[in-house]
Amino acid sequence: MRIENWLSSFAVSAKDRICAFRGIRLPPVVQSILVLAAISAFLLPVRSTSQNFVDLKPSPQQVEWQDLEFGVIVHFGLNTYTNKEWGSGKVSPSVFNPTKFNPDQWVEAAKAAGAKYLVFVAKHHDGFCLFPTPLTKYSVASSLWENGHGDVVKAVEEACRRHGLKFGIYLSPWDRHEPSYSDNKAYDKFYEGLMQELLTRYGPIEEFWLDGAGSAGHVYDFKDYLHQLRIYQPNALVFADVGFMKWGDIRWVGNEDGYAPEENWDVIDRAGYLRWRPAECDTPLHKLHWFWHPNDAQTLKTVPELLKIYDNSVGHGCQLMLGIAPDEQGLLPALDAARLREFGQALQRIYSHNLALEGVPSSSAGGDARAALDNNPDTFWMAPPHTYQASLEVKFSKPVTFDCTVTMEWLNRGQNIEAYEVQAWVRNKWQTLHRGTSIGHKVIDIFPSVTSARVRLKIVAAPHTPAVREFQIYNGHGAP
Ligand code: FUL
Repeated sequence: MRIENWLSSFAVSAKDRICAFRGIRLPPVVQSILVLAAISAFLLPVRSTSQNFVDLKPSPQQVEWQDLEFGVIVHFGLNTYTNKEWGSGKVSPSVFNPTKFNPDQWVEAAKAAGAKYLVFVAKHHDGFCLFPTPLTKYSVASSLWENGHGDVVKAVEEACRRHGLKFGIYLSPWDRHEPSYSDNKAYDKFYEGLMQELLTRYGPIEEFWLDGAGSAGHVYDFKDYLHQLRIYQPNALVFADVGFMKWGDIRWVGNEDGYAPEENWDVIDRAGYLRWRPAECDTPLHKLHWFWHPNDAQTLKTVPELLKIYDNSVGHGCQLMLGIAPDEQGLLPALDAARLREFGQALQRIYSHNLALEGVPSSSAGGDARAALDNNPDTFWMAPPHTYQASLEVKFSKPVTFDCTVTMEWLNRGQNIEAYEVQAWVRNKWQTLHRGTSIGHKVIDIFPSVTSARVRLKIVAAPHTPAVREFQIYNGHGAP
């Protein structure tokens, strides 16, 4: 039957059925409208439920990961011995021979800075594997270190577990050594083999790093890689930069400076589908250097620079991933370890004394305001249903001086606050100290020092019921 004949026969029978309905007689024009409506309803494709960003929630794994806030990524390998950032893949494994290899020292230094997880580069772009594998001779098994019987990945993993840091792995897809790299299928098999070893030998993996550098033009079977990852490590989160974004649970922030934009949403549009993809800001401790280089003290970032990075990454609702690099002995240089400790101490100094605890909390909209002002991110205040604006206030018995607030949203129900202000009661009126948009996991707002007996977080707009884990007040951000 031709489509137009089929349509007209359908129209006739639809018209008959509508008109016969309970014997009602309708005017011809109404009958025609009803018939047209019935045909369109039948012909229109079934539309999927539309998405709004407030409908999107993080997975429990993403919530847990976002709470870690700060991690380190460790680059150590043949480049450490050749003064290179990107190895050619032609350097002999025999150059790898750390004589004082001590991953506990790296982990302790990372911990002193406040890091909660460590991602280890198990294979960088040069293809050298820091773990023994039957799949290639280009690994530590061919080095002089421990007579070829050592496993750097294992030793680092064990050090992390000993010191309570979560452990993650970076396995570069781009490989400048592996002969099969030019044959996509053969290389997929090789990469998946390495992945399987790493995912099954080293306990729970917090984060798996997919770095897109150097891979332009190469087609990988990521669907299969990820299938394997989800089987062996269902709780691991995949970091993916721009090229591999489709496969990630975590997104690259888009630069290696450690800076995220102030307005930052965890929900992003991935080819027409909204997805929860929190951002990670990776940046090395030494300017532009992920690997160790001799005589490189001048590139070491200063504490004020690191604090700025922290404010612009963690303070913009993202994760900070700081790159650290052991030297050719296998030790983190003493200067680097000291800098990490000083950075951790500076964070402690600024964020250890939450003034909000000294005041009396209240909320303009009801709910338990104390839950957001108790210095405990495990409790949260939620506005009553259908309340989209509210203030959380702290009243002090005498004025306090402060220059910074930290606000955290409860993300399990999504990221809902889209406009807020931090205000202080000054000269008998509310003065706005900071006007912001998104909050997300955490925002750190810094402003000129102010003295007041009343401070409040004013939620100006929220498309969904807002929920706040913490509103904290600090002094000393501007102090040296
Ligand atoms: C980049 C790499 O090319 C760098 O060498 C480093 O590993 C960094 C973390 O990611 O894409």
